[in-house]
Amino acid sequence: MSQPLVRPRVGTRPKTQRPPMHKVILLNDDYTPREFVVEVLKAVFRMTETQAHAVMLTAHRKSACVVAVFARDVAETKASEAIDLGKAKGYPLFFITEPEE
Ligand code: NFA
Repeated sequence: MSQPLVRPRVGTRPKTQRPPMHKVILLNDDYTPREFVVEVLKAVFRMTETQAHAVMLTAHRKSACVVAVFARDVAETKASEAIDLGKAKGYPLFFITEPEE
């Protein structure tokens, strides 16, 4: 048996470049009612009551909680929508976005 003339090049294929994903992070505050935070998380981020309640509680206890990760424009749009729902009720509810590591 002869050796193959061409060896497959292992591990030299350049990785396809993908734009970095961005985290949406819920920040705690002292004024926005817990149940309102849960309703915003359900409406904007399509979470279940159970998921939304867990995220709200983590932010309440630890001062911040990652809600979800999206492409940058989606993350920024959802953060703005969620902030605006709070603003419409006079609450200081706030979300930030940041690139993933
Ligand atoms: N800390 C708020 C309260 O006690 C609830 C809250 C949780 C607000 C998470 C913002 C984010 N009413």
